[in-house]
Amino acid sequence: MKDLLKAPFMVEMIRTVTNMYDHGWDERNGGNVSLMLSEAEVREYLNPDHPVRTIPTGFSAPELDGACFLVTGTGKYFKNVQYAPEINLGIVRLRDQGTQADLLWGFEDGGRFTSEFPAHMMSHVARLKADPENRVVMHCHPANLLAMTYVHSLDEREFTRTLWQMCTECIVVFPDGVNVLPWMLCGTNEIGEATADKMKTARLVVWSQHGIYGAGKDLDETFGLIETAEKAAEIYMKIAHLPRVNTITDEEMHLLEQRFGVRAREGYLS
Ligand code: 2HA
Ligand code: ZN
Repeated sequence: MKDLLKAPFMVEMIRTVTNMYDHGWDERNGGNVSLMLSEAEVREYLNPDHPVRTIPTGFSAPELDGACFLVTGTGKYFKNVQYAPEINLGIVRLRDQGTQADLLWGFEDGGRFTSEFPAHMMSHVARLKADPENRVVMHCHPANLLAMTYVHSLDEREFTRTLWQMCTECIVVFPDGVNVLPWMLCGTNEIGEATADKMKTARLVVWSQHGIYGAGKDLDETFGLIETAEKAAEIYMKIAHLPRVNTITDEEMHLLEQRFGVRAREGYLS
């Protein structure tokens, strides 16, 4: 068996959550990340047929039966992951219609996966239907996106258009836009179902007055997606109180679509 702590997916996960913490997106125990692993990938490092213990998930997700995930732990601080990955991270394999998770490695202090596990797993199901290459769901609390939900309309088209107007590259990075949930109680199956429903049409879902969810094919891409939206929100928060004398027009957005071969969300540009 190879050394799990040297596995490329482990190294990348530790780097990513450390970077998220360094960006100020994950104070205290804020944020959570799940990365889908193939069973073949897992078998290089551990025997998935000998689980450490089994944790009930509290929901059902038959589509994910047998799927393995590297996931952050509940109550754990991203700040600490690099120093004790075996406590702050875990690898699980779902079974029994996704109602049970076999812990294959990690959470060595008796811990369990993130309280947002329902939102993560349901979002994986939704994104895999839209894009079979999707492997990552990421949640965090970036300050400017959060701030924006206090002062900007939560209408998804309006919210998306504002972000697109803040940096030229936004429409290229997230042409599907940003979906928005109103404030909801976190850590529940209800917010999980609502997030997954929003994930059907966009890879970014804002949780008003809380944070954001992103999904993508790998950790780098998903981090970059949130990073780009957060940068746009930062520009917005710098200018929202000032008279706007220039903007990126819809005509210019159409030029970006052509130049970069992307299609903006239907009906979002005039
Ligand atoms: O505690 O971010 O949404 C981690 C969270 C909950
Ligand atoms: Zn959160």
